[in-house]
This record gives sequence, C-alpha cells and structure tokens, in this order.
Amino acid sequence: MRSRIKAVEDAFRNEFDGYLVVNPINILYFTELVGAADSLGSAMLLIPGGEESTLHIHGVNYEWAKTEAKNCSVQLVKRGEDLVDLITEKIREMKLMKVGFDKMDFQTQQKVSKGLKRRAQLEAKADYVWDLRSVKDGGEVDRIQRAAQLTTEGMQTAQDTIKAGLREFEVAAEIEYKMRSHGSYGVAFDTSVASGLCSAFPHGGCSEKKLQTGDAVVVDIGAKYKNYCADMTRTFVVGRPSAKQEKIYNIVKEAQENAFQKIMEGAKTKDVDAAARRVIAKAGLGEFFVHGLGHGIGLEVHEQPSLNSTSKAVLKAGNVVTDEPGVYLVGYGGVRIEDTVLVKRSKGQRLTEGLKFLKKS
Ligand SMILES: [Mn+2]
Repeated sequence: MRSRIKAVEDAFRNEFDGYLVVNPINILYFTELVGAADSLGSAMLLIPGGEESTLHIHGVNYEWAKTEAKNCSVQLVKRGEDLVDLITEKIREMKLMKVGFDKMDFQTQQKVSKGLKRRAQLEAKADYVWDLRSVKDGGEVDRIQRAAQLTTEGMQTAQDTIKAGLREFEVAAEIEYKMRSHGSYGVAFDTSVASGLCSAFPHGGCSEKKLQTGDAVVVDIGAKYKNYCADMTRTFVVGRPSAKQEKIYNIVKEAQENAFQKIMEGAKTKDVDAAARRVIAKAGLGEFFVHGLGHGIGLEVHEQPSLNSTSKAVLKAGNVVTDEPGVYLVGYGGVRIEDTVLVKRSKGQRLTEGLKFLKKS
C-alpha cells in the first residue's frame, strides 16, 4: 500500500516542492502514531517532495515517536532549540522554494516567513490532507468498525440501564464502563444523555437530572479505537412512549432510512440530506430539523465530507459518514437517530446498528 505521505506528495507536487504538517491530528495521520493529539505537544512534519520526510519532535515524545512513527525519520528538538527556527533553517537548506502547510498560527507563520527572507514562499493549503483523510483505507475502516461495535454495545447498555429515578450521569457511567471494559481507548466526545425537555436540545449534554417516566432520552455516544471514532445516537422513552412520541420517532426513523438508501459512491451529499429532510418536511416538522444530516468521521468526530443542504461534496467509496436526522420540539422533547455509515460503491453499510425501536417497559 502506498504510504499516506507518498499520497500527499503526489497531490501537492504540481503546486509545492514541500509541505509542512503542523496540525497534530494530521501528524498522527501521516506518521500512523497512535496517541492523543493533544499530548503530542508541538511537533512538525516536513515533507519535501521526493526526499525523506522528517518529524521534528521534543524530548518528551522523542523516544516514543522514534519507535512508533512510520514513513518518516524522527529528529529530536533539543532543549533550548527553537522548533520554528529549526524548520525554517531546514527549508532554506533544502532550497525549497514554495512550501504549503495545513495549519499554523499567525505568529508562527510570520516567524517562518521572516526567517526565509523571501527566499521561499509559504502558503496555507489543507485540501490535500482533508481529501486524503476523508477516504479511509482498509486499516482505518477496521478501526472505525471496532469503535462502532463498542459504541453499539454501549448503546445496548443505555437501553438496559435507563429507568425512572436514575440520574443522567449514572446512565452515562454505565455506558462508558461497558465501552471501556470491552476495549475502547476512550470516548470520542463527551457522552450525552439528554432527558425530558433537554432532549429537545441537539447538544443536550449530560447533567445530574433524574430520569422521569415519560421522558424522551436522547443518548449520543462514541467509542474510540486506536485513535478512530464512531458516533451513534438513539432515542429512548422511560416507560411507555406516548402516541405523539411514537409518531415523531417513526418520522425520524423513516427519514434516517430514506437518507441511508441514498448513501453510495457518487451521491451528492446535499441529495442525501434532502432525502431525510423531505420525509420530515412532509410530516409538517421541517422547521424542527435544525441541523445538517451528518458529517464525515475518522480521526476526528467531525471531518469531511459534510452532509447538509449547502454542501457541494460528492460521496466516495471509503468515506465514513453519519446519518443523523432529528426533530426537536422545544418545551416538549426531541428525537434523533444516528448511525455511522461506510460508503461503498453501490450502497452504504451501517457500522453502528440495531436498537431501532423506542424502549417500552
Ligand atoms: Mn454525529
């Protein structure tokens, strides 16, 4: 398999003679390091087209990176050395004339530009990286699939646990314990167990509120496996759902399925969004579906492509996206159903699945 660094070299070749990766998550992507991006500290990966790439990294992470990083050499940034000066020097030494980068704060950019003394041009351009990251290779799909299985197990626990009198955080604790004890590396985002009126807030969070009979409970969770995330939402009702709850639930379920049927290579993301929106609008609830249908997912919970009414993206085989329509009635309650879906040639494949019905107990 072609390394990710080779792939980005091929992509930037006509525009740049070098590329600087600064965003820590992109560094994890190219070096295939498994670890938390925020513990990576400042590090920079210089990819000079055609020559060996070098990860410049501080002492605290040096030995780890030297052992684990793939596709590049690893160079220690010694105590007292300045990473930015070092990179600038390297660019000059290698006589790179036009260098692209993914993300850099303004001060750093100024410093590099000044150090280059107009001998080389520096330009922000990250599309190459987002495009590459949006199409998952086999190893990435395996990891997301594992994260999705763990997430589905967590959701099963939510369904088994939810009952009147429990607090939202107690349900969250059971879910996280299940995912973690079965192999999750952590949570992809804060576990959300939003009950009653809070279920009408798309990012309802999780509080010390007690679940009450009749509450809708929107559970939005994600496990993480070797850096890769999954994302799943189900809506439960404490006790017997009312006719109105059941009706709204079935509309959202139909919307989610309708969009799912459209997911395949070549589909316009705005058409997939429209397929869900149409069902909800037809039921007269269009104004209460207040967000886009979904988002790409991988090393981050939200990445390319976006699935919404203004998105210009077209699905590619290997994208992994969420399908998550919702209806939110403020002052009443909300329903959202979400799965993580792998895009294939002629269909989508749900990586999270099951539990498609309201809890009745
Ligand atoms: Mn989501």
